[in-house]
Amino acid sequence: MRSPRRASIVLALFCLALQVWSSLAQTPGQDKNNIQGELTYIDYHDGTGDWALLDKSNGRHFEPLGKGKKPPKADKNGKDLEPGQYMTIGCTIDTTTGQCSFISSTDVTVLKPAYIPPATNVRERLLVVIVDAPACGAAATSGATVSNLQSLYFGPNLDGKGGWAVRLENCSYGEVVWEPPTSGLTQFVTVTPNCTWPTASCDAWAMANAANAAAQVKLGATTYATFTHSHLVMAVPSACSWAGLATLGGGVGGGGQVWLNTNTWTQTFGTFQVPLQESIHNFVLYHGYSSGIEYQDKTTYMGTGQACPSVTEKALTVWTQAL
Ligand SMILES: *[C@@H]1O[C@H](CO)[C@@H](O)[C@H](O)[C@H]1NC(C)=O
Ligand SMILES: CC(=O)N[C@H]1CO[C@H](CO)[C@@H](O)[C@@H]1O
Repeated sequence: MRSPRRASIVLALFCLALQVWSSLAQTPGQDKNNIQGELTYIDYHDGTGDWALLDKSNGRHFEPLGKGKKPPKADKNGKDLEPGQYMTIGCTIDTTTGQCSFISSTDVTVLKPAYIPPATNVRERLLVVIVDAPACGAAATSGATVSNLQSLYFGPNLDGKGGWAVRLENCSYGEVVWEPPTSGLTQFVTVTPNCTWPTASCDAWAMANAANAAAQVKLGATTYATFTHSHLVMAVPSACSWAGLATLGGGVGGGGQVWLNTNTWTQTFGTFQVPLQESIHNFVLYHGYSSGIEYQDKTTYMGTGQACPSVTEKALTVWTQAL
């Protein structure tokens, strides 16, 4: 199981060139862009994925490293990079293309190690952000209302004794719990973001950034900062081929992001499988990114009815081993 992954990490060494999105603002003539945050990965369930730095101090903002690009293997001090580490990346901009040119290890500094989870229960203060943005081609579908989603997540009494919440608690052996709306610690909100994400391609980071920014505007920064995890419910561009996505990491320490696609309503919202699998992805741990990422690509969420998502036990086994 291990050696093919090692091989893929070795292969990653040959893919060091990084690019930044054009959304990373550049003043003409400026040739350096510095970003910092927690190294985060999303997996597209097709063997590919994208990296970003998650800046939690800035309203949970993702700074993408570039479509399909991987970070270097190690930082300037020789420290292996893995999801969950807090780091700075200095990216030299090619003034002709406006894109990030080759990033060497010397451009990367790990400032804090990946967060090692405590053995205590995790109680997520969930912010579910429903996008209703007709002007951006992303009108909310009929089922994507606060009341409908609250009862899908938490059961008819919104107390977590029903819905997906009770499944999450059970499937995680009680380790992961979503605080119910009745606690006042979890909130569902419908927002109309600015149209800052591309609609002809599938840029999960840009969609999350737009939706989270709009939620922060609507709720106020103080309230917004109390939530530990963010779920985006949205009619994503047709270029997106997934029912759901999640960041690898951001589970225990907070900052985890989940994306749920309303275009695939029955698959995504018809059972607890997709929401739970994505939520549990946030808890997959960080033992060098090979061992973390091995859980992302091969699992299926097409499972039937009552079974816990197949990723659950693996994720929690890793969790247990880390203690
Ligand atoms: C839209 O963008 C403007 C200008 O940056 C900003 O002031 C406003 O808060 C944004 N609105 C939302 C909903 O994000
Ligand atoms: C209600 C429910 O989902 N119960 C399940 C809890 O988890 C155990 C073991 O994973 C299952 O056997 C139960 O059916």
